[in-house]
Amino acid sequence: MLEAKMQTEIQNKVNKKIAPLFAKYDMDFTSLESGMKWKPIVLIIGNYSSGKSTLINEIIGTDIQRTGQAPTDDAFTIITSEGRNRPEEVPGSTLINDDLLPFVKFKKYGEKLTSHLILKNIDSQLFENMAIIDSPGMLDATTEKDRGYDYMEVLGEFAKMADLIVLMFDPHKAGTIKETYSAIRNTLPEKSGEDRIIFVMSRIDECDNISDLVRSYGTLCWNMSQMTGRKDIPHIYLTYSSNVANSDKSVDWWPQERTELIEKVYAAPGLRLNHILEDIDRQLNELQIVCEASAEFTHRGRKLFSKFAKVTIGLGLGLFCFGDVITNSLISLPRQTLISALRGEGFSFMNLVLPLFFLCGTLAIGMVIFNAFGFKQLLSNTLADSSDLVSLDNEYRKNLWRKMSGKTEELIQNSKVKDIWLGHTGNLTKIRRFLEGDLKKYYDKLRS
Ligand SMILES: Nc1nc2c(ncn2[C@@H]2O[C@H](COP(=O)(O)OP(=O)(O)OP(=O)(O)O)[C@@H](O)[C@H]2O)c(=O)[nH]1
Ligand SMILES: [Mg+2]
Repeated sequence: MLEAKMQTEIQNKVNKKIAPLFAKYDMDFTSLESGMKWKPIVLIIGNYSSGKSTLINEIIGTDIQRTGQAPTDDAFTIITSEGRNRPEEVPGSTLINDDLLPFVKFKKYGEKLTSHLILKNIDSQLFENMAIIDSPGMLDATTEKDRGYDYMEVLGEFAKMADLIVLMFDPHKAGTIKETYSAIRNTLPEKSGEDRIIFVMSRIDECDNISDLVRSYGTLCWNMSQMTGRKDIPHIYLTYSSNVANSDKSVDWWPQERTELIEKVYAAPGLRLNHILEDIDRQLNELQIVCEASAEFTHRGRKLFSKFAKVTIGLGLGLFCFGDVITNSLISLPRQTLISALRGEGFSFMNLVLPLFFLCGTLAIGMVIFNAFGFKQLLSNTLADSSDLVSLDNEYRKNLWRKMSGKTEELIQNSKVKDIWLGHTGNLTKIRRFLEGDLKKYYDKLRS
């Protein structure tokens, strides 16, 4: 209840303070709206036959999903409780057209995916406020191409929506884990996404002995440090399904973290708020770097303008004072120059006409040159190496920039001369204030 109240409060605040900023930079801020209206989601992914469906059956308490040794399932199955008056199974074609569900975005992947998308409606109180998604097992890279849709991209889309992602692998096929992980990693918030992924090594009862298990675990850890680029290894749940475990082998003393894993899954709805905050965090950081780059661009624009202005005004004033002296010596016009008039030879306003013409003409020419050459040169110089618009002093910022540089370049490319006067600094302050103030306050509240 308290969480629902907090969610509404966050959403209102975001809509009021942050959404208009996204609009200013022509950036999309709809994912929060659409993705989070539905119930919390747990996504189960991993290589084929890693035991995903077996785990789901165990969590739900019935054999709702088919299991088997060969690649068994090639569909994304959303399992939830939608109420008794809804059909037991809802096909993908209905799901992608229902605006109340968060699956409309999968329409773009075409018929091949739609026919491999299904919602199973079960009778369970627990699943009234939660959905679990079983996914087709990851095959090898060449077979993946035959699915008829971009499996990795679709996996990434599901991962973005999920409040908890369970990444399963079995001791025999740790190799494919790298691809699966990178597919989802890019879609998650850079800073805190690790909380959202649980790593599980399943079917460990199939290891012949403890040294076999340790070897598999070691291989996995090595693979994982390669994937994450980090030396510290996140917790890997070591589990097996006691329902199907090889009973003629004594596995009683085998590590078994199945209960904890299942409890984590049950607790996933509690992660929803964290997910919302992480998503705001990720999107705000993206906006911030675009805003920083735009601020630097306008700063350069104003600096260049001020240089142009100084030279032009200097020239203009020079011509204001001496322009008529030059024309006088060349073509004897005007007969009386401004300086001689001011020296007391009878000043009249007519003496100002030519100097003012020179002054205004120079200023106008200066502006035309700035528009036609100066600003264009600035644009092309900036776009030739946009990365020095922002400081990229750590890996996080580098990744962020890789993701957002295209958007920034598009904005700069489309900017007009007058845009150099836009006040990005004010926007930056608002973003920082939200990140360091409001968002931090909510994170703290959630953790307390
Ligand atoms: N020994 C043992 N067998 C398991 C365990 N978990 C699953 N299995 C078996 O492994 C096979 C594959 O399990 P599934 O649950 O179908 O695997 P999956 O990940 O859903 O596979 P796909 O749907 O093909 O991607 C089945 O025959 C299961 O009975 C386990 O912990 N120990
Ligand atoms: Mg399966």
